[in-house]
Amino acid sequence: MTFQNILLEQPEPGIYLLTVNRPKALNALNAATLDEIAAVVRKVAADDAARVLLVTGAGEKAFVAGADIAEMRDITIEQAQAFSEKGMQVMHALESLPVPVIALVNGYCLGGGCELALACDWILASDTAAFGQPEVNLGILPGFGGTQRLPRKLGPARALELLTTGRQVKADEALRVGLANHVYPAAELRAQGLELARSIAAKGPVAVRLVKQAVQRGGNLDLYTACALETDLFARAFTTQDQKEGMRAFLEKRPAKFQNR
Ligand code: DAK
Repeated sequence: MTFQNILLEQPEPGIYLLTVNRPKALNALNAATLDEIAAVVRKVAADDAARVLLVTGAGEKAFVAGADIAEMRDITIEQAQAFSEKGMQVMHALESLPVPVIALVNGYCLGGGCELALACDWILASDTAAFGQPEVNLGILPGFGGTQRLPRKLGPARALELLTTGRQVKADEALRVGLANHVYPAAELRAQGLELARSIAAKGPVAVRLVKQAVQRGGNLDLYTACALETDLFARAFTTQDQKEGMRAFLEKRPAKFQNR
């Protein structure tokens, strides 16, 4: 598939970098862009050698400034329903990828852009990042999961404040409230993202996938059922060659050579 609205690179083996590439519209998400992101998600999901997906925006101003307002302005109720469903499916698929998905938020991260970042496993932000759910300014509400993922991340009180005021949150506040895991100078964000991806790619690949599965599936269960899930996944790790190699390498005081099996 040739992409018109995104760039897809593999800067290093196992590391995918998806860049939303509509800088003239501050990388706003139109339906075509959502389709292309969905295609990338399918590609990464099918690649057994994939280790990490990084998601960012083109240019220096924006990660993604929202769903495309120009495209949405005149849509019918049926089209609004279809657009929201398409966006929801893309966000769910991204979140469900078996490997870690990390947003590199390099500027405005608003509306559907904030929802895209929230569907990633965690966020690294530049010092120029600004997060927000300004949909109420437009007379609508988030349509790609923002009313659900933001409260799960920040708690209902903080999320409701942001969802009802549309207030923008700058990088330092995003770090303080746990929206972003780390903040870096804008010029360093990509390198820091790659460094993080590289460090994850060096770990036991099956173990990393099992960890993500445990956290994601466990988050929807009660504590004791979730801990039983962890037991199952823990035991599954002992069916792998990588567990044997990882422990042997530790005892032999050498770096492990993981085979992803
Ligand atoms: N959509 C389309 N174009 C956008 C855009 C957006 N979200 N954001 C910016 N642009 C375009 C601008 O129109 C402008 O285009 P030209 O005039 O140059 O052709 C260009 O990007 C540069 O923007 P500005 O000139 O405005 O740049 P500034 O630096 O002055 O301001 C800004 C930057 C980010 C503060 C400003 O652009 C802004 O406020 N943008 C809109 C932010 C926003 O409201 N985002 C939320 C969008 S609503 C649903 C499905 C999905 C959703 C909801 C419901 N269902 C179907 C139920 C999600 C909704 C949203 O995300």
